[in-house]
Order: sequence, then structure tokens, then C-alpha cells
Amino acid sequence: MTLIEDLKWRELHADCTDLDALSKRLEEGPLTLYCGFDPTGDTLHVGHLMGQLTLRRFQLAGHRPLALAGGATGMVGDPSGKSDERNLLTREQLTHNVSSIKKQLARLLDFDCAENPAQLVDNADWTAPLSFLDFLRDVGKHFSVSAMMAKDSVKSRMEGESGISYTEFSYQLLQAYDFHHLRESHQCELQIGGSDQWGNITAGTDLIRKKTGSTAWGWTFPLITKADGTKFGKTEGGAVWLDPEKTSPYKFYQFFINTEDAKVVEYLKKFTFLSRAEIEEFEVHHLENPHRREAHKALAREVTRIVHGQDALDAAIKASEILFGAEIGETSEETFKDVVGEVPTKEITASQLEADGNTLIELLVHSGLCPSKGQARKDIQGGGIYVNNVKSPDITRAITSSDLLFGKYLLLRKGKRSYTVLKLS
Ligand code: 545
Repeated sequence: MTLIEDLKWRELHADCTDLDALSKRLEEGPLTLYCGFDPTGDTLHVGHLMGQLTLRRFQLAGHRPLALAGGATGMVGDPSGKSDERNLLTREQLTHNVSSIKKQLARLLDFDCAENPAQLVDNADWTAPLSFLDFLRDVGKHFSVSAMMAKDSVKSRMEGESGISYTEFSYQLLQAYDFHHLRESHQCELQIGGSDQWGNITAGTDLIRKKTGSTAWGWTFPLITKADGTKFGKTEGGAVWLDPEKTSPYKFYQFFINTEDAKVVEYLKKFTFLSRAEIEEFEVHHLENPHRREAHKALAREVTRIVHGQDALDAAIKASEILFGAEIGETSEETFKDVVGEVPTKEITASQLEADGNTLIELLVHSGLCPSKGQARKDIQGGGIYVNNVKSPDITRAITSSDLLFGKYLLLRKGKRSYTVLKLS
């Protein structure tokens, strides 16, 4: 299967400026391609993964990827897909965002391989020194205002309530100029992006043709959606970030475990590097034994490994098992801390623990899992109470420091999923 066939099979093809010519070019040998990321925030979320993963697919097929951080374009604001004018970011915000985004962009690509290492570029490097007058003469002259107004990003804003400022209207020229610059300086022949980027990408291929007559292609992938067409990557707790400080690897893993059944195969194709044969096997599994959730587990496993690495994945799986009732057994303290981070935690003092008659009943009330001692007694007798994931049906059960995990934690559970950790203060 060629790279293009693979991308099509993975449903990563929305549009291409000239598919036949690009296919031929890819057969001839490696090319350089790029995808841009504006520092509109200080961390990327799962929705932004597609650009990086697609760059990586090209790299695995032997091509040279450039990840562009929009130090310049971030100062202006891309109107694509936005119904309202953006607030300008301050220089301090931008500097902060650019440096943290650069770190995240460096994760998925290989920057050290001998043949086709990835490279990070920042469009502020070539745009900031440019004078406004030179830009108008050298770039602006190649654009017709009516073509600029015909772009979806501009048209929809002109038709809508909020209109568009001259600043955002000019955005497409900056992105077009980047492509031209990278074509000249890095022999970059292809730009990729989500389908919201089509107007900006074709502004670039047009500019290149007009200025130098060189060949250049644009490729877009569909924006990822949920089964009902709504925005992907949001949970009740907010966006699913790639930064482990903002979204723990455990929560990240659980987000993919909870993928809608109708989407799991599509996401396996789009978010993982598993082969077609492997994915088709999971598809059969899923149709025959949906309750085993093998496809969901494979998806969560692969994406968590790609983004957070093997160790964080192992810990996330272990924490998931514990929170789904598995015995605690050999768990390390590090992993257990992940569990602690995911469930309500209450402090308990040593004297509270050693107090006379300190029974499980009392601690259940203290933890908030049971509203009263009477209810706690009933829950214990009903067999619904677990201490460190071991069923505790004895109402006289005392809790002592020997029950503490790692000398300081007690994991109380009621029923299937209600957990509280008591932590020795
Ligand atoms: C800037 C200069 C260029 C080429 C591209 C750009 C950026 C581009 C853009 N892209 C989006 C983006 O989102 C913010 C990310 C980080 C906080 O705005 N004009 O920067 C997204 N992009 C990835 C995909 C996208 C797109 O980074 O293309 O479609 C989302 O999947 O929205 O010379």
C-alpha cells in the first residue's frame, strides 16, 4: 500500500490540490512537507494531534517533516473556523505559548534520525524582519481582494454579524508567505492541515506558482468529530490536553477507552500507527465481542503510548484496573498516587486512626461514602463495601495502621465505582 493509499484508507484525505501529480512525486522519492500550529494557547489538545500524527506518517514513509510554530501568525489570529474576531494575545502570552508549544511539537516526531530528521521552524524568524511596505509590494501584489474574500474563512465572517478586521483578513497572506518561504529555503513542496486550513493552504500554492512557478501541493484531512457531529476532544471536565500536568495520562487513557462504539475503528485508523491488518482484526473482534472492548483498549493504549510514553501508559492501565476493582497487589506507590489523584481524598490523622473502637463503620462515615453509621452497617452487611478492593462484610472490622497502603493510604469503595481515599496527614 502506498502512503497515499494508506492515508485514504485511514480517512485522512479531505482534499488535495492535485492528487495524481502528488502521488507521482511521492513515488519519485522523499519530499519535505510542513504543518503549522499557532500558539493560541499554551498547550495542544487531542484535536491538534491529527496534524502531528499525519506529519509522523509522512516521516515514517521516508519524508522530511517540518513542524511550524506560528510565532508571527499567532500575533494576528487565523479567522478560519472562527465566527468571531479573536482578542489579540499579548507579547508575554505569545512568548510563553510558543515555548511550551515547541516542546509539545517535539514529542511525536523524530528529530535525530540520520535520513529524514524532523525540524522545528518558527515563522517569526522570517516574518518579523519584513517591513510592511516590502510585504505589500512583494506579497500583497499577488493577491486579488476578490479571491481573498471568496475564502470560506472570510466569506462566512463578512456574511455574519461580527464582520472581520483588516488584521484577520490579512492572515491568509502570512500563511501563504510561509509556504513560499519554506519552498525556497527548505525545498518544502507540501503543506498539510485540517480541512479548515484549505483556504490558507491554497493561498500558498497560488502564491508559489505566481512568484516562482515552482510546484507545490496542499493536502487536507477531515476535522475529527464525534458521532453526532459535535466537537471532539471535550469532556465534562473540559478539553483533553496533551500536557500531562493538565490532563493526567490516566484521564487521557480513560477518554479513549470511552470512545463511542460507532467511532472506535475510525479512531484506530486515525490516531494509531497500527497496520491495516491489525485494525481489521480489532474491527472483527469488536463486532463479535463488543463487551470485551478490545478495540477501545487498543486505541487507548496506542494513543497514550504515543503521547505519554510506555511508563505513563503502564501506570494508567494499572490505575484503571484498580479503579475497576482489581486487587492492589504489587502496585507501586507511584501508580497508587495516580489513583489518589483521580478519586476524592480525605485526610485522616494518626490519632483518629488509632482511636479506640475505630471501626470500618466510622471511617465510612468519615469518608463521606456513607451518610450515617446505620447506613454503613447495612452497606457492609449487604456486601457492598471493600477495603483496598477486598470485600469486607464484617461489621466489627477494625481498621489499623497495618491496613494502610504504603503506610499512608486506605482505599475505601462502596458498590462498583464509588471510591474515596483516606490519607494519613
Ligand atoms: C500558521 C502558519 C502556517 C501554517 C499554519 C498555521 C496555523 C494555522 C492554524 N492551525 C490550527 C492551529 O490551532 C491552534 C493549535 C495550538 C494551540 O490555525 N493557520 O494552529 C490547527 N492546526 C492543526 C490542524 C487544524 C488547525 O494546528 O491543521 O486543522 C486542527 O486539526 O485548526 O504557515
